Amino acid sequence: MVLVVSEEVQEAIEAGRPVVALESTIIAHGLPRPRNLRVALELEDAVRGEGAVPATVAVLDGRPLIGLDKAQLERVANDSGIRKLGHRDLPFAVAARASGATTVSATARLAALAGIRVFATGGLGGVHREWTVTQDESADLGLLARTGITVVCAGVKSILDVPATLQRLETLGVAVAGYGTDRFPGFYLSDSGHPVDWTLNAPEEVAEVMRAQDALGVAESALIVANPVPEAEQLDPELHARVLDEALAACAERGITGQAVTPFLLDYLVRHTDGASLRANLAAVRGNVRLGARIATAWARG
Ligand code: PSU
Ligand code: MN
Repeated sequence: MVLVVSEEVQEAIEAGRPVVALESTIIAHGLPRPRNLRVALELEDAVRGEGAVPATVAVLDGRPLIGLDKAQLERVANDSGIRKLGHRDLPFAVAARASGATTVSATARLAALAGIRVFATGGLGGVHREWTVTQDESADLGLLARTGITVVCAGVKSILDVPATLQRLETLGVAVAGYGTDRFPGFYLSDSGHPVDWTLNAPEEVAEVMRAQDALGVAESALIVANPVPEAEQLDPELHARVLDEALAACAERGITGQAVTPFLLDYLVRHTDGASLRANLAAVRGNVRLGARIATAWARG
């Protein structure tokens, strides 16, 4: 197989020890340089701190890597030419020996291929506002409907149409649970304003659902564990609403489309909230990565 799994990750998988997949688009295209490299290293440390092995995923020189060393992480963080790869882009990148950061969809696909069951990220992609005009819906959703992986996230990015995204997840049959809450989190915000049907309160409870997915033969679609950013660390909801409106207007005005939309909006929010959106984003990702490690541990204990 074309996958290149690092020795540390391969050993952990074979020994049944906990492993957490991490994506690289958030590093390359979701966070400002040079902070992004520090965050990437910090997230890996957070996974290790909980006793699990981090497996950051990216494609370098056409090789899909599961588990990056420091030099490889540095390339992902610092190479301004690095592409953004959704799962449909993977064959092109491999054939062209290209390098790219993997989105949720590409990371989930590659991690599942490597036999990794738990993946932690910031916020999922989803249905964009103005979907009726642009039909812009992240490939994350369709891929998660076809991939058996548990994804810990702070909901979907609040730049999206959240209720439409929740509806789409329901239609696609993707399992969604709130972690310690009956509200769907709002990425930068603890509460998106929308409810979820199921609440899980401990890593063992999540692992129990994963085992039930296997027992029922329905583990070919994902389990989304939606973990809210702590209220004390969320972005001020009023500031969020105001700047997001501006960001969406700026995006439309400049005619930005396709893969560039999400990075543009995230960057706009960072610059126009004095970094407050970045702090909330980082708090959310940190919490998700730690929870992912605890879920992977409960799962490995199985
Ligand atoms: N979460 C973050 N920052 C990000 C992303 C998620 O905190 O940058 C990335 C993920 O890789 C996700 C992608 O898959 O944004 C969605 O992009 P699009 O809307 O173009 O599918
Ligand atoms: Mn899109």
